[in-house]
Amino acid sequence: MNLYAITGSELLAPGVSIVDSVKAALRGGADVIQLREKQLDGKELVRIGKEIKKVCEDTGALFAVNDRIDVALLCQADMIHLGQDDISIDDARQLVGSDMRIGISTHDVTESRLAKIQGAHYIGLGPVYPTSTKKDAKSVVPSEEIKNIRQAVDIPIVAIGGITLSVVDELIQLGVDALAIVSGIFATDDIEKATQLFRMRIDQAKMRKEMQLK
Ligand code: 3NM
Repeated sequence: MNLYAITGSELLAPGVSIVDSVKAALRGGADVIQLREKQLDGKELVRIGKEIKKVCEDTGALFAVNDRIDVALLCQADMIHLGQDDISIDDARQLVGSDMRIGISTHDVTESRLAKIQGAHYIGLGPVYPTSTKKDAKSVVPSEEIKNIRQAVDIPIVAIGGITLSVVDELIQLGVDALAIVSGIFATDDIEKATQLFRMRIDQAKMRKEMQLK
């Protein structure tokens, strides 16, 4: 996982569909797509989710569904993403079986440790910067805490919240594995290009980090 694009249809230019926006993000190099459309009903989510699953499969990207285990199962998603207030990872595992990966939002070391112990495949850590995309986002996770979480867990850390090109290098240096982005990708005029720029920055930052470690 490197670049985790989360759908945001309310941010799209007029006339651009969710599936078209996802296709553009995939062309730009997103390797995970999460369907997160809180305003859509279940039927619409399943319809769109099945289409996204297909385009992800065609490009080798992973498909994640936010919150809705029922939708994830019906669309044969690769991953389900849970919040701290959703059902437990244990209970989710019983519903989704052994194949589907489970990710969970965390905010600090304690939640991140617990996520790892409970069998989460990755944590979505945020917000790492202020964001207006999620109205009920918590306070910003300080850089020190990100470092502590990196020390505390060995599962992938996906940073989220207010991520722009200018903070990519810093986040990778702090030990984050992947970046999850909504507005930086989907609120732009050229989704493919915006995604490509993020992907290039991430790849470069990871390469730089590798070199330092050697
Ligand atoms: N979850 P943008 S922040 C969906 O902190 C979401 O858990 C967050 O959108 C969290 O890239 C967020 O536009 C929104 O800031 C991220």
